[in-house]
Amino acid sequence: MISSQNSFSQMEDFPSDIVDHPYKEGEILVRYLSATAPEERDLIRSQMGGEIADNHFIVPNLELVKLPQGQSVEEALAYYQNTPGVLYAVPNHLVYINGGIFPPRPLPDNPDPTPNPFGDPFFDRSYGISLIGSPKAWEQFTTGSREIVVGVIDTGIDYTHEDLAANIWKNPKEIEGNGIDDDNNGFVDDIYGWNFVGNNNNPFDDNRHGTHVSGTIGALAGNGLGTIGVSPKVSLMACKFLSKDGWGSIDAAIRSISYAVMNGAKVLNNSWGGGGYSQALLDAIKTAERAGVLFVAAAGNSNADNDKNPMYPASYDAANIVSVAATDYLDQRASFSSYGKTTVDLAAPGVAVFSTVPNNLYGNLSGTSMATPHVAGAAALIWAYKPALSMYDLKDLIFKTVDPVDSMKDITVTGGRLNVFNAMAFSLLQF
Ligand SMILES: [Ca+2]
Ligand SMILES: [Ca+2]
Ligand SMILES: [Ca+2]
Repeated sequence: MISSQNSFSQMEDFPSDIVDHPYKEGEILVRYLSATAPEERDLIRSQMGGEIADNHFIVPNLELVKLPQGQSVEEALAYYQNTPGVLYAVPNHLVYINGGIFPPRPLPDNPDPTPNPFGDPFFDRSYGISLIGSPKAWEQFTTGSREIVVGVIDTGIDYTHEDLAANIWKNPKEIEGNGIDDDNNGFVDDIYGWNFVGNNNNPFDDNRHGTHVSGTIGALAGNGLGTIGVSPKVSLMACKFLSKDGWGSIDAAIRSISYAVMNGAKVLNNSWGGGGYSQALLDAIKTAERAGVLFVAAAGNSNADNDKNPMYPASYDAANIVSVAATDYLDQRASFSSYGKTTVDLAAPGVAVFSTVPNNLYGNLSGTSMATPHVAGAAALIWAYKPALSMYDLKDLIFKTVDPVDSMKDITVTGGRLNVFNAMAFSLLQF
C-alpha cells in the first residue's frame, strides 16, 4: 500500500536551478494598452504574420500570439515591444515543479506523535500536520469547510483517490458528459477543473506531484484510510498545467490562475517556479489579489538566497503572495530550501512529507513544493473558521503567529514556521 518503493527516477534529473530561463518557441505573450482597439491589435499582429493562439486570460488585453513559421521569439519581441499600442511583449517562459525529491533516508520516527484523533492508519507518518498544530485546531475550532475552494495549480489531481475523492471540487453548475458548457464559463464539461496541458476536461494527475500536494492540503479524516490533510474538509480544484515530466508554460499558468479565480477559488497552491521575471504572470497574480485570492508559492529548492536570486512566482512583489521555505521534523532548514530575509515569508514542513499519490497509494516526498500546501491548507482551515477575514488579514494572522525557529531567524520575513493552531487561537483575540 505504501508506494515508497516505486521508482520515480526522472525526478532526480531535475535541475536545481535554471540560469538561462527557457521559453517556448513559436509564441509570445503580448499585452496591449487598453486604448488599443481590437482592429488595431489585428493590424499590429498581421503586419508580423502573427495569430491569436489564446486570449482567455484574467488579465485584460493579454494575448498569446502564435508566430509565423521561421520567426524567432527575439525578432517578434523586438517588433511588438517597439510598436505603439503595445504595453509589453514577453516570452512564454517554462517553469517546473519545486519538489518530488525522494528523501535521502527513511523517515525517522515522529519525535512527538500526536494521538491520532480520527484513527486514520498512517496519520502519524504525516508529522508536519501535527507539528503545525492541526489536531488541536480541529479539536478546538473546525475541521474545515467544503465552501473553501483551493486551486491546486500543478500536475493535476487523482480525483478518484480514496483519501481525496470526497474533498475534490465539483463544478456545481456543469452537467457531466453532455458536450455542453452548461455554466457558460468557456469550458465544456469541466467537472473537477481543467487540463491546460492537453486542453481537455480531464485534469487527472499523470505525475504524482499534484496529488501529493493535494493530500497535504486536504486528505480526508476519519475514513479509516491513509492520512489527514491540514484542512480535512475543503474543496480541491484541479488546474493541471504541468506535464507528466513536471514542466509547464507561463500561458498555461495564467490560464490556470484565471480559471481558479473565476470559478471561486480563495487560495491558490503554487508548488512550482522558475522561468525568470514575467510581467504577464505578475499581472495575473495581481488580478487574483484584487479578487481577494491568496497565492501561496514555493520558495524553491536551490538552497539560494532569493533576495539576491529571485525564484518566481514566489519572489514577485505582490501583496497576496506567501513565499514558503521548507523545514524538517526538528525545524531545521531543509538542505535544499531557498530562503530570503525580505522575500521568503515563513517555513513549513517539507522534508519526507507523507501524503497521497495516484492510484490509492501514499508516499514520502521532499521539497518546498511539499511545504507550500501546509500553508495553503492552513489558510483554508482558518478561512473556514473565520470566513469574513480579508485576504490581507488572513496573511497577517499566519505571519504573526508562526513558531519562531532558529533555522529561519534572519533568513525569512517572519523568522518562523507555520502554526495553524496559534493563528486560529489568535484570531479570537483580534477578529
Ligand atoms: Ca463549463
Ligand atoms: Ca456539460
Ligand atoms: Ca484519511
